[in-house]
Amino acid sequence: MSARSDATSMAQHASEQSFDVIVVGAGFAGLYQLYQLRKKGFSVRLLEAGAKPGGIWYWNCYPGARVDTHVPIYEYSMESLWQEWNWSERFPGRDELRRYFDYVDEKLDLSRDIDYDTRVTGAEFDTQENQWRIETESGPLYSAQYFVLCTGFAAKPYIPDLKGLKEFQGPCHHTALWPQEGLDLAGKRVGVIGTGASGVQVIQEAAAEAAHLTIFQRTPMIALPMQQQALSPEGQAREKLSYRERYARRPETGAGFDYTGREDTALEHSQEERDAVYDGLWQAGGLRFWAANFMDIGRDEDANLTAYNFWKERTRARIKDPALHEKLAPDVPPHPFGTKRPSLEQNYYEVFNQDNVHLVDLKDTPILEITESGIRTGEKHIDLDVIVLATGFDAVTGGLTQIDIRGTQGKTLKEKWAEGVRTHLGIASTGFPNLLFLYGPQSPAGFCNGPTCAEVQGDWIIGLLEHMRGGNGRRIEPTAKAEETWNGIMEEIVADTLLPKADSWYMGANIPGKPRQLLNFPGVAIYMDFCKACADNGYEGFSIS
Ligand code: NA7
Repeated sequence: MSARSDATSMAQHASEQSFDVIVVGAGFAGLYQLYQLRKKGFSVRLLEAGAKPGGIWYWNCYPGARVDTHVPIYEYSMESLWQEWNWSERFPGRDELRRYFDYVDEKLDLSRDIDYDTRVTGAEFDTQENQWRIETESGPLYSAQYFVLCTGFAAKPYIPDLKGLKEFQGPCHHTALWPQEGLDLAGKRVGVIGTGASGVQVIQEAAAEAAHLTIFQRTPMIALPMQQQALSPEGQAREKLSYRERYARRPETGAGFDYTGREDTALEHSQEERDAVYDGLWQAGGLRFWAANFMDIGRDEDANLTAYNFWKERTRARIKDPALHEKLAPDVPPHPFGTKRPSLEQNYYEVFNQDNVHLVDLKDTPILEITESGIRTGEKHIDLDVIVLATGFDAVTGGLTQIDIRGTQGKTLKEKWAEGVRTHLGIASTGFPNLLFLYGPQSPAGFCNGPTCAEVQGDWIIGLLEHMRGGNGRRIEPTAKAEETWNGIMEEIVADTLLPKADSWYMGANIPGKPRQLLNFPGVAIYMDFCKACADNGYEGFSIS
């Protein structure tokens, strides 16, 4: 934001809509903030760039988009909501998730306080009035005492700088910017760049429809079997008897699920015992092989290799062409298992047995350029009708730094974090008073089930706002010392893991030039202990005035 003359400033103030709290983002976290803060008597407005609620589930409408956390863990724990809602599948697809958000919206009467199609572009803190002044792309201005950003971990798509990308004449879309009206892949020659979670999902759909599918893989995905199941209303009625306990357990676990990692180690067992455990987790499906596995898999390379080798054998057995074994499930792991987010798959490896599917290993034959009619690699030109960019996100920080947020030290948040993120508890940053972020950097975010974090971290933020309203001050921000302490804790944690060994978005390493650091706190239960201790000690580490 540029400095404004007094006259302009007064005119703008007059046209501003003013609230106690402006929340940004209508995903799980933002909707929860709106509902709970409104119930507690705060005046709240939620600003959302999309046309409907759902957050990532509004934007992610590419073929095959599906959540990889099982229900009912992937939903709100409010009984008034779950009692009347049933799912059709254990891992629901995007359309059903969208219907869930519409249901929540209607039940909680949320949309009356949401401005859709309203992308926040900038915000500046007014130190005289202790107010944030907020600008939007479409024009309306807002002001609020508190500015709560619930932009999620995947709000800024990453499109690599590929030579000639603009030359391609056919449809070319990033998965998160897929046309809302859909795009028919039937009978087309489709190229998918990227084999992360989104790529794996698109590939499974496209392989069934496309005349020819070319998969451009830089790093093989260590994908786990989803073990999808159809769910019946009767079965869910029985299951609902245990929902309360399961929801109560979520924040007591590592990743906010209804299960957590084992307390024994892989290396204390014989191979036979270990494999029996691995087989059980494999059959149970979902992310269990990752998040409910032996405690040393994330820390010890020998232990990690035992899990990787189990995965490799099971996976190779599904791929007919031996030449593809080394490409898709190599002998030497591309990175320690679990240091990049495993994707869930249903028939991903069988896809490579189809005649209409071809894998390009970019390590052997890199993309030289995109042309008007396809992609030229070091080997040949591949003619394509559609290009899918499943190339991920400027994850965790991008959603925040793409907004021009100016604090009290003359810097934007992007400038402040240019050399690395600094926060207290992953919730606030020095020099940005009354700015709070949920599911943000240095909080559990990408390591935690979204709805769990939305509720437990969300409740903590609501508690902080109530504390402030209770006559304790009008302005709050972390001390520089608290930020350094929190950063030190993050560094200590990451040093005890294998996470730095992968170029993952967890480490900020998927974006050229982004500082390499652990962006998420692993372990929601431990994280909430830190938050609780902070609040119990009068919001220790924050300066309140
Ligand atoms: P991811 O997991 O970041 O995957 C992005 C993929 O794109 C990954 O395979 C990358 O390869 C690939 N990529 C990125 N840049 C390039 C270039 N320049 N050339 C070729 N390939 C490239 O994003 P997703 O959207 O799949 O998933 C994000 C999260 O959503 C996921 O973790 C779940 O939590 C849900 P790389 O591995 O970097 O070699």
